[in-house]
Amino acid sequence: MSERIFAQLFCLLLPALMSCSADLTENSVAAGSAAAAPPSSFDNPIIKYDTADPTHQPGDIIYTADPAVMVIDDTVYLYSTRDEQALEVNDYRMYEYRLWTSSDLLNWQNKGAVLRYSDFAWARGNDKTGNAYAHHVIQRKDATGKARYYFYAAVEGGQTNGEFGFAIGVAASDNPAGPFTDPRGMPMILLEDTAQYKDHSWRNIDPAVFIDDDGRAYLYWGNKQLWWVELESNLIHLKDESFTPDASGKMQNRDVSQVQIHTVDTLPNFEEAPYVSKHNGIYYLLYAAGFPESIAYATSSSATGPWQYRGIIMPPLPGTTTIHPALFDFKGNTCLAYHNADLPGGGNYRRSVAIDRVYFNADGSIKPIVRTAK
Ligand code: FUB
Repeated sequence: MSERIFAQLFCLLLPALMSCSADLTENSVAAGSAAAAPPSSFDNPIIKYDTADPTHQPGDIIYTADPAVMVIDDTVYLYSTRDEQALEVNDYRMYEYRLWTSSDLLNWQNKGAVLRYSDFAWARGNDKTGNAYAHHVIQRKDATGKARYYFYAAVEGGQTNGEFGFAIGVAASDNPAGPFTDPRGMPMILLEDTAQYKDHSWRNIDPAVFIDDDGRAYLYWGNKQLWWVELESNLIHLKDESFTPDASGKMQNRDVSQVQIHTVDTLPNFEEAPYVSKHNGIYYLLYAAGFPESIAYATSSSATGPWQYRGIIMPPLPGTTTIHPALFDFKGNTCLAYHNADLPGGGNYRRSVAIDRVYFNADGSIKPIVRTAK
């Protein structure tokens, strides 16, 4: 082959070679090798279809919301609520919690429903609305190294006087995919616990639990008011909550008079969906602010505050008044999960979980999130 023909062939092949090497880079990320960093853009919303591969394998559309993320050994466990409302009906219809897992954030496995509101015997539920609101899941290992998983969920029912309203319950399992069972037999947080601060029946929603480096654990929650309380190390009782166990260990005669429920009143426009996490030595509290909701955040040098407001990282999104953030680290980088309404037929009651990368400034502040999609 003459040098000229070789040069011409090389020029012809160069673009193909370059795109091939770009494809290889993407594929190697998709394959999820331990060294691969998270992708910088996503085929959002990442959960689209109720199929084995919910991102790429078309099938029945599934609407998901309120992501809560747990990362264990390079596997991401993303728990979502599920929106089942019909088009143009203006109310939530939510019965169950779904689990989606991934080792690369690009390819997801559909693990199905892992908890339903009716798994809490005290939940009143409702055939029309279900009322299984946002949740959070965490892992804790016992002294022998055995892992247990704790699922905190806001569902309707459980008030001692039968009053309508949301309560927060916990269910536990030896497996992140369940089955989860309620070790208390009653809610952790009842309407009466926060009655002195607010009077709307959905004030006790959106639980988020954070376990600090010293092992102390905190539950944050609230709508229109942020509350937090320390948990006992078993993660199923409030610190200083007392009760009498019945024969099966379920709680009777709950007494919270010694429990310290704290309020946080310094977060501008706090609406709901608090999420506490720690990155590079700084505690971050993300929350949904205003209505329609933006994602705002505050930082602190402690899980118990005081919190310094740092601004808004995502403005309200088209088609949905809610947004529900979750901040998590994966393979050395930080990502944000939230929900939008970007699937066909999407809206306030037909939302979709999305993920995007988070980039920090040198002072720990978070750069405005750049939303990506294919
Ligand atoms: O999904 C029901 C409620 O909408 C959640 O509890 C809030 O965070 C908002 O996303």
